[in-house]
Amino acid sequence: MAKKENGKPKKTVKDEQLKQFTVDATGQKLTTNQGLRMAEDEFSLKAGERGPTLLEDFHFREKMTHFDHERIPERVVHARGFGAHGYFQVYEPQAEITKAGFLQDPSVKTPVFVRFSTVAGSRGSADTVRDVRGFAVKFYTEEGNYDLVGNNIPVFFIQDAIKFPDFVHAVKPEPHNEVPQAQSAHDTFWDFVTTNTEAAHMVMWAMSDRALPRSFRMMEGFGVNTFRLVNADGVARFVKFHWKPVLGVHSTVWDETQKIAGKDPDFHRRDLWDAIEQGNFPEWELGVQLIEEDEEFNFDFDILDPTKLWPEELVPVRLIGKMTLNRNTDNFFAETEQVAFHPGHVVPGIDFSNDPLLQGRLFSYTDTQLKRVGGPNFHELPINRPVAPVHNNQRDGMARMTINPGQVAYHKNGIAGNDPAPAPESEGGYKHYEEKVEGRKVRARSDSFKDHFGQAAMFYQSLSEVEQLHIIKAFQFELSKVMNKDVRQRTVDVFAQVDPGLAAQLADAIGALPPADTAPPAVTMRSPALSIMNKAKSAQTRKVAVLTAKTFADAELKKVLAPLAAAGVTAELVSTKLGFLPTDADGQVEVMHHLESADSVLFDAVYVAGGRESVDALLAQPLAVDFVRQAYRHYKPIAAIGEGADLLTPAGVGAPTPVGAKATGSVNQPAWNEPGVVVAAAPDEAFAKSFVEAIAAHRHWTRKVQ
Ligand code: HDD
Repeated sequence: MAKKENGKPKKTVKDEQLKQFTVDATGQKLTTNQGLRMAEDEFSLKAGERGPTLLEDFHFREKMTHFDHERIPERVVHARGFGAHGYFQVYEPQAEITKAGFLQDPSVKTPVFVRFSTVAGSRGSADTVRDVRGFAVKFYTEEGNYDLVGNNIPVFFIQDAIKFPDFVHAVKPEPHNEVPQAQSAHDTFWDFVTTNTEAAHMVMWAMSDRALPRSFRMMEGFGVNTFRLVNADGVARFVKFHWKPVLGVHSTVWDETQKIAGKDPDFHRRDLWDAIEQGNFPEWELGVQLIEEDEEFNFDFDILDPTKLWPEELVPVRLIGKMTLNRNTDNFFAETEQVAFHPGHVVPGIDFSNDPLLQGRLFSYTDTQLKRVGGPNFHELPINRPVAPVHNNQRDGMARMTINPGQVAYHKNGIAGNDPAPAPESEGGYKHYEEKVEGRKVRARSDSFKDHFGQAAMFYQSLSEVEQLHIIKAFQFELSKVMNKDVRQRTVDVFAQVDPGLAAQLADAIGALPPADTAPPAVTMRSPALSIMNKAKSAQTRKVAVLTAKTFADAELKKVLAPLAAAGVTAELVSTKLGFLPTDADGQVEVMHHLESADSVLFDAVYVAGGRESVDALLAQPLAVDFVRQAYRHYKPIAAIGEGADLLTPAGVGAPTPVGAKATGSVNQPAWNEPGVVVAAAPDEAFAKSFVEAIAAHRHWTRKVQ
């Protein structure tokens, strides 16, 4: 995670370009859209104070008309999203694998704009729902815009783009009553995925913890489709793109996820916004997996099949650069809503494969922008403008902004000296990779795409027991919301082909018949890289709720809160009143949250401060006890000092270690016999260290909670 260097981040060329379109009204007078200063903006023009409004009130009409037209269609998928600016830097020149200019010079910072999103929900739906997350990156390179439009899951539901409208219709709210919002737990989704079993692998991911990210900052990104990298000698390789978050991959638990959706529907956007405002700039490393053209058929899956991943153990991920997000938007609509991505926005050195999903995507994205942003000039909107110059013979269209002088708007021409002239490859002209293609025109799918269950089973078997249990529970939750009994039964029967144990437990939970004796696919390998338990761990940027009331001990400020801050952890006081609490050293600490509106689901860990008076005040508050109870049930780290430990027992957080037993907590303390619970009689270095370690571990799964 990068930190702010000397105050504000340095401006990129894209920032400078956006600045030209940024209008600040500070200290200015109110005008109409025609620049006319207005003396009054509260009263419409009337015939008499109590009379009708007059048609000639141009100010009223302009204001009202603009308002009436303020909405544009939301994205048909990925409607709810959140974006930020940043930059990308390559580690080493990548000339050997690609001629893409932005992947050559480590000193060059290429500006980026990233939009994260959910897929199924509407623009106003909650951030934390069970769903795939979009991870779309626009690189403003010197050779034009390059868009890497990915997800946080490396595979997709379908193999051919022609099924995309069907899949989306099935997962979206059902058409007769528009229920449910932003959920896959309904009949049509499960009907689709069990009648189109190519979806099985992706469904396993969608039921896994990957679909419940703790933060956009803590999820991986994948380009999903197979692309090509081409070097200056014309040598091409197949490539899959990866984004690896420096903070590791972390998820929330399902009960918590659902509660956050109510307590703070903006949980993920707030998290990203706050992190950037605080100077905790999120970072991802860009990785590539490469397969040589002559190795295309060396695998037991088809490398063009978007429902298959390339196990990292077979095809290693080579980390080639890093992206840092360091600036929030100035205006959500102008930037995040109007940004228009397209996997077909490529630069020389990046090309496509025949992946049939990618091929269809190459049509859909521009098409959808025409509807959504209202015409063919969406590339002129500030957020979409390349920093590379744009010259061609395209003219006119809705809301054209550039003024292109001259008599000539066609190619080839003699009158204008044939400008703008096509650039040969040696001058940066894009040349498509000359892949040899031949075949009969057929509506068909290759036999090599037929295995629907092998990698689904590999994924499941590569996970830890806890992750597998979460998948089983997710299936039980989702299918218990499916009303159609045939669909329920079919789900049991289909997923028995992934894992008979999972299917049997599902059948038992939802009143379906046990699956018939099915031989699951023979899984030839496990891929430890797929388990999020094996990813980087860090306490940095985590948020701790400090439960306290009445007074605060100076020793706790110095020996607990200071070391937490030094480890990059944010600690915020939660109490029965907002305002300031006195410390025993004549200081004061600010209470940031009221118990009524705070909730443990909005924090990564809980710390109960000591002090008899304070703890008694908390004990009198059922909300405080619930706060700790819930954090415990969500496997979160819990710490307490002195009398603070009194809050743990009524909250069901186990009990102190019996005398004589081996203590697990801090040295000076009656240790608590529970994983991830750190208790001490008085604050000291060991206590703070144990707490930071417990926070870095994220959740304490060995805890036995009901
Ligand atoms: Fe897509 C948006 C990612 C398959 C058609 N897609 C969209 C966004 C992301 C993805 C991240 C949101 C972009 C933004 O933030 O504005 N889509 C994917 C991935 C896919 C995928 C990783 C599988 C590899 N998509 C896919 C297919 C089709 C589309 C097969 C149609 C053939 N996607 C669209 C779209 C959207 C879109 C309808 C809606 C809004 C937009 O494009 O700008 O064109």
